[in-house]
Amino acid sequence: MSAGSPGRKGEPLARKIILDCDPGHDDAIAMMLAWGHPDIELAAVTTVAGNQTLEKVTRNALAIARVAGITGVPFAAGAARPLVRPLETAPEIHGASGLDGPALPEPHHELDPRHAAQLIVDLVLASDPGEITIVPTGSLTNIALAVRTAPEIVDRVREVVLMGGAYGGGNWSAAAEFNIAVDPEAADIVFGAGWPVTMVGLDVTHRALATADVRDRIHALATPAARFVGDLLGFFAESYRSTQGFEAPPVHDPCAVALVLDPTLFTVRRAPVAIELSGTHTRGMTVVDLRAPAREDCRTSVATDIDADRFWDVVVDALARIAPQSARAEARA
Ligand code: PIR
Ligand code: CA
Repeated sequence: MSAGSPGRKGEPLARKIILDCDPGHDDAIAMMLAWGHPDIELAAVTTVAGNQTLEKVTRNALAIARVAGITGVPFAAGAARPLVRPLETAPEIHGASGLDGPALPEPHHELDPRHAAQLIVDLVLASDPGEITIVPTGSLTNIALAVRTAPEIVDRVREVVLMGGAYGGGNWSAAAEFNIAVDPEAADIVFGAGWPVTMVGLDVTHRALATADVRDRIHALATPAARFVGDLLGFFAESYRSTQGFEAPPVHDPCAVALVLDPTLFTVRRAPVAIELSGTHTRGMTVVDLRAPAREDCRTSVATDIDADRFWDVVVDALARIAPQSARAEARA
């Protein structure tokens, strides 16, 4: 890697993550946060159908890789549909491409030939116990398939820190958040696997708003990556305003990456989480039991608060580190 490029690979304190995503405006920013922040080593990016079809979100992931100058990281496509239910997508939020707003460059990065679930299994089994953290920011189909393919990964993964769910009301239905609602059966497998799972849900992500001030700070970076994020946030702000009445758009997925790199940005509480698989009005709901302190052996936790100001400092700082030189060379190529 060139001097000044992000990642400081091999640094012992950097946490190694696999980002499993469905880009997606906020997934794109999660990927850039993971790439740009020195305390995260991006071990792989895997894609899953959700915000758009698998074909579209995979193409988007590769376009983001080009904009951010991501090299030396395997990208693999995974499940084209949920385990049981038909696929639902969210074009009213993310547009027809899944990443409407900026011009999307033609991808340069080659896809790994493996299925995402197989790449996850291979990487986890080749790693030391506790080395890899899985960060899902889409529906949990690939992660559930990986668990079923090789259950021995469960004891080897450090933890799963996912964006999804909500205990205070959904966004896809009154009760359910999109990522869980798209594939509740997969979520049931992942939450119940026995590894530590931290749910970063709408309860906190709806406080991570890209305000005018945040957008000004990103604009001021004036790099190609920051301009791309600025265009993403322009589209995302408008779709959140027109469809959900938000004054500023919540930027969900980078919250999960941020929790991995600095847990002090969040308040996290251990609590049992059950996935509603068959409710009349509640299918895909994350039923979080906050009645009393959880038992010591409870392996699931939920984020209950976020320091949004410091979160944005971290995101803006990571975007600033995405090497403008190499991105400009890319843009000229
Ligand atoms: C966001 C998403 C889907 C639908 C809406 N309405 C808003 C995507 C985001 O990418 C995020 O991962 C999660 N799903 C938030 O529900
Ligand atoms: Ca997502």
